[in-house]
Amino acid sequence: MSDKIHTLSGYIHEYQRSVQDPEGFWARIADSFHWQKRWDKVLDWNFDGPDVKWFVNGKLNITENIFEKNLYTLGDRPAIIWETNDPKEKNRTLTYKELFHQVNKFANALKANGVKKGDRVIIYMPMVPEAAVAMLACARVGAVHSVVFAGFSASALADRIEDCKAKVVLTSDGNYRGSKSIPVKALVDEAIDKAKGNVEKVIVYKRTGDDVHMKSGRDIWWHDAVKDQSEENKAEVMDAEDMLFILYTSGSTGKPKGVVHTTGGYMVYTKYSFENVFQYEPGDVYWCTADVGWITGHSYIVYGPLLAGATTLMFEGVPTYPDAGRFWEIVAKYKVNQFYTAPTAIRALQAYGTDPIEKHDLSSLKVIGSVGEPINEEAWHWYHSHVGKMKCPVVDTWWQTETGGIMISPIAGVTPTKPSYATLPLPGIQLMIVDQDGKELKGNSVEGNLCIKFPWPSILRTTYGDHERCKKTYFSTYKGMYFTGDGVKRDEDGYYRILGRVDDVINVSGHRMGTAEVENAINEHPKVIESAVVGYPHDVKGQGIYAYVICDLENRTEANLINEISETVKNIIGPIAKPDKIQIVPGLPKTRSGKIMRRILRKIAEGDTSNLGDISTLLNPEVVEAIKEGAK
Ligand code: 6R9
Repeated sequence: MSDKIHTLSGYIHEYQRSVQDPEGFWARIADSFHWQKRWDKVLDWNFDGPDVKWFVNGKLNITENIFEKNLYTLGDRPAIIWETNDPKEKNRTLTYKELFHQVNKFANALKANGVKKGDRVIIYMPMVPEAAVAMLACARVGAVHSVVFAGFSASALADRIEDCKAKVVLTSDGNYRGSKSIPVKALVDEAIDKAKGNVEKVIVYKRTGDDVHMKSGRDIWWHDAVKDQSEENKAEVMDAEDMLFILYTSGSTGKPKGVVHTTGGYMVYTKYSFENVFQYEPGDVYWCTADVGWITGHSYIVYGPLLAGATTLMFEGVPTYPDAGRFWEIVAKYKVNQFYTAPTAIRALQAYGTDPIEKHDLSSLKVIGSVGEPINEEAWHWYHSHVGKMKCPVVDTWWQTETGGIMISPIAGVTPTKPSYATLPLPGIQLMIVDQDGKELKGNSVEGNLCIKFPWPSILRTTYGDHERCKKTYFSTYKGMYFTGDGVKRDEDGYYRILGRVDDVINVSGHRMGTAEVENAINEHPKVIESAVVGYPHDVKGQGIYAYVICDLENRTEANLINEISETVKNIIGPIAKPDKIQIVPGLPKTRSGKIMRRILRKIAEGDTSNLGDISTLLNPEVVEAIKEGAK
């Protein structure tokens, strides 16, 4: 039985059912999966703990729902199509059967290397099919994977290894990205040396063939690890609430937190949302351009599509290598039907005009999607006209690492779209808009903070090792509700438009960056006395990073110092966190209680200094003039 929605009235009906009887609704969806033991109770929850359990006492393995359940019918169907960074290098396709065998072999290799149910395994790999194999093999043996985006620095990797107490790290010798080749293994060595912890094994996938140092007793080549392993493996029996993975994400405090997702609910929700939002049909080729290091890659490159028996395309490279037509060349080459990318990529490609698009046949496209940040109207129209040729619905999908799956989005071809609106919540998602005091703003034409008042199956369960932090971050701002951190508008038609973060998180090219996290990195530079980081509008990235820094300038020029600070941030977090602008300032505007007035800094960064509001209450109003001068 398919749970796909095909009409607007069907959507309305399903939505109402999901609100009137959430347990009945999700039980019906969950019944189409393979459970080794059915659940005793659909849902147990309170948001005060928070304590949320879906499919209580249900037993399953998510990989059995990808493989065993479907193997007879779709064993020979392509599961993963892999397109390499360099178009001249050979691509690869893995059928479901082939992927299954690889997952089993690697699951056996993990076991042979001491990995047991519940152990944490870090995956720091390029966009190769083996990254998906690694995730699924962890799930197969019940290990908890934590994928770390391979663009993060050794120091960021070390923090994550330490926080989750990883037993094993899976990596590659090097990565290709555009014209660059990045020596990944060396970063892993550095991270392990730096981290307090006990990484017992490092398994290294050979990608670039670069010379790497292999530490004897600890490091093993991937191909050696799988060589003598069987293609068969019995899946570990998992409880619906056993951890599936940890994914680190930035928040308003300095340290990234490990968002925890569990097995049963995540499985049910990612498949359901994938099939509905994208209206995937058997035989379609679906492509999401994200990296597996982000939640989008987890839910909509790997788990959602594979649970749905889809063909999912994985691309190793970047949109502009060897040229700005790369995405469109790939769409034409594989006759991609559903294409899912980020506004930052759309805006970057928009800058090259339509020539690179017109060289390729995009007629296979049926649905085009957007994720990661608000899509501005201009980019929406460009995407809709030139990529979607006015015939493909644009699905602007709003969701978060913490939500596990898409929350607000059109259902392709079903929900009428509206430029820059994520439109309506998916079934099961009960939204609520509140004002600063937590009072619900009812009716249409309202604007406020976005909360969710009822659990959905793929809601985060905790932040790893620190449940209090989960409670404080998401469930304490407004009592009895999950707070998203986003501002939202509900217009006169009841449609939702996401306005962006209302906390100290900036969204740079669709990547979340905590201002405190960047400040901490800047402050590591020995000449830095204090810093304040804010976001500002950026044409391509959505938001750019603007850093105001107080420094000791002895023996340094400003230009040197700015370069050094930028390098420091790159080394501590990674290239994605490098500030777009660094301004050396004599002081930071502070309130009498010593709090930095970020509102003023944001205005100056935006280039809007006409109305800074009342600055007379500041401890040091004179500094504002100096900052304004320096920003010119
Ligand atoms: C999936 C993902 C989450 C934050 C989220 C919001 C922003 C994501 C959006 C969007 C407007 C959309 N965001 N999708 N804003 N429209 N369609 O991106 O997860 O990396 O955790 O980021 O991204 O601000 O709160 P994550």
